[in-house]
Amino acid sequence: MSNKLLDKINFPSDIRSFSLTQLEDLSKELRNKTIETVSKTGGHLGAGLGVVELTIALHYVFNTPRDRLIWDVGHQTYPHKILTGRKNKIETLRQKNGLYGFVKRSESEYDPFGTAHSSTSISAGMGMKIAKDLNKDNANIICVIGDGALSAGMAYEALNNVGATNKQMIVILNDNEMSIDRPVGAMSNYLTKLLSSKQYTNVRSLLKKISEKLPKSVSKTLYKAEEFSKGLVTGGTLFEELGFYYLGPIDGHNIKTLVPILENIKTSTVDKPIFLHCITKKGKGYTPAEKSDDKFHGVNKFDLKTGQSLSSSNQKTYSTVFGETLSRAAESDEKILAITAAMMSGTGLDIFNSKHPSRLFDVGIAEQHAVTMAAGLATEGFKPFVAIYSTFLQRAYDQIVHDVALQKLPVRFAIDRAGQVGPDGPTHAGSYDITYLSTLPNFIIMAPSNQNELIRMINTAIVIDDRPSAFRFPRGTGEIDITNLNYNPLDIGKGTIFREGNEVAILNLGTRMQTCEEAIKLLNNHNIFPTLADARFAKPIDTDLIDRLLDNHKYLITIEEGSSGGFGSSVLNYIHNERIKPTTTKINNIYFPDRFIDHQLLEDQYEEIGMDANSIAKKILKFYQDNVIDFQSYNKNIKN
Ligand SMILES: Cc1ncc(C[n+]2csc(CCOP(=O)(O)OP(=O)(O)O)c2C)c(N)n1
Repeated sequence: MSNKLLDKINFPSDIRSFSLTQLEDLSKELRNKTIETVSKTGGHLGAGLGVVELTIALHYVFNTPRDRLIWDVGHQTYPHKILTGRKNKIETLRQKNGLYGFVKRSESEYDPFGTAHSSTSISAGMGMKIAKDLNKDNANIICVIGDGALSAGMAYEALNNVGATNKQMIVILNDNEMSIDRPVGAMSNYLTKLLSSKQYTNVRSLLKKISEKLPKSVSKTLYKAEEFSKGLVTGGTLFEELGFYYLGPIDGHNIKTLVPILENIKTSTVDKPIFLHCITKKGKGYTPAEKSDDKFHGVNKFDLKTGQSLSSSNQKTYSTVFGETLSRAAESDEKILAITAAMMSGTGLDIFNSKHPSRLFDVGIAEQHAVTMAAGLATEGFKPFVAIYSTFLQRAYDQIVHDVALQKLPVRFAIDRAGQVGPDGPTHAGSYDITYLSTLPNFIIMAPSNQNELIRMINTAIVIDDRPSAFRFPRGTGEIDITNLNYNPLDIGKGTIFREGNEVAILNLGTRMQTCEEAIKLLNNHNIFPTLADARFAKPIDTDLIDRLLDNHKYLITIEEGSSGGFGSSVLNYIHNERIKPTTTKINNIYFPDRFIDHQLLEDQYEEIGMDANSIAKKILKFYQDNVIDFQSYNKNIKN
């Protein structure tokens, strides 16, 4: 398809002289460009397709970037990126040195606030609005938030605050009746009721009221809009009660409705924040997306014609192994319950749900609530498994400290997406959980080195009944040895020696195990035969194992997929503060560097931070160069 209009434009200012009909034509081109792009790059598709018209209308009406436009979560911004100076880079999306898959301030002046974790837009917008007022700057602040994102506590804290302060900012609810899965909760029910309520079907008088203030041509269009919009009303909603001027619901795909209403909002003199309720369709305009259950929320590269995914792996993801294992265990242990915060399929809990639907609780995007609710369940003798991505669990830290650890409640944390996460980048990396959990009294923390170990750790967590426990595992697939399945719990705080060697010991925590094996192979070619141990536990650490490694080796390296202050620090703390016997063994810790790692392929991330096989081998070789007198007996052929 030709892109007659899109080819001509680079920035929103280029579309501001367009007619509404041209904007409609542009929306077709923009939609196709988005679909084509994601078919090649993978990423979030459904959400972007749902806001094509809204994106155009907002940039048409408002004076972006001076007016601040904040997209909640930011996964719906591919069309926005195309319209705001990034059209020619759009196919670099999610790749090394390419555009980010969410919103990143440094990428464009049209991105006033970085988003990726949900439900932050209204708070950030309010901060901007206060700043603008203090600076006597009348720029508009527009926050676009989805109905899924509206399930998070933070959004309510912000609505509560904004509504009470009469700040003239604009909140647009992008209501597609979808989160990643179907949205849950009372607010979602309320929005559905609002849509179907008879009250909203006769809108002529309200349209008239609004259009009276508009030029004739626009006013005519607005009348026509009635045919398309489900209804438009003000008054009487929960949002009104919260102090907003509520408008809606309107058809978020109809440019001829959207533009005049946004114009009206822009020029309105209402001394209240405005809440515009738009109804959209996730995946709109691409049949395979519209027909799929998740509306192509997040996809791999796919065939444009059929929508079929082009990725093929016959390996299981860690999330699937988690879902299957917990589901299996729940068959014989009725106390096991599972909790997700709007990430049922992402965490593998869809598998659990299909077998034990009454024991699965989806709380919406509400990680804090999920954790404290699990604490409540634990007080009553249940075995709650809270499955949350490492990065989203950050949001619930106080709940972990105060409601779980302090009370020593046996909540089980299944921490998914631990470590680097490739194209999802730094907003989604699971870097900090070992660090922030290790520092808490009472916790038991495990990290499997492969999927068989994950199975054992889940079964270990089931029997840890007197304190909180966590196991963390990475994004993506892994090896499982189905001939060697073992469901027995592990000994708490005990690691294991995986490969006996000499002089150098690698003490690995987590799924760098295979990489360590590769590094050892490289070193074997040079007559270096390290010992490789699997720590299994980040807390409590296996001090007997550490003693053994120190006593029998000249060099000890710890490795973990996480930030400083984690497992390696705990090992050092033990050696320096608790171990009585002095050691001459040199110790190094390998962990994530003190910076956020850009999005790119997972293997490139680990290479960049020196955690690939070659880097590990080089580090060990350096030790030989610096410390082993007879270094000449070792080859030096490892790539520099
Ligand atoms: C704190 C947090 N938890 C979970 C997620 C994962 N997540 C990304 S998008 C999404 C659903 C958002 O739904 P909605 O706001 O309605 O947007 P839609 O995708 O429907 O356009 C979720 C749960 C997240 N980004 N942030």
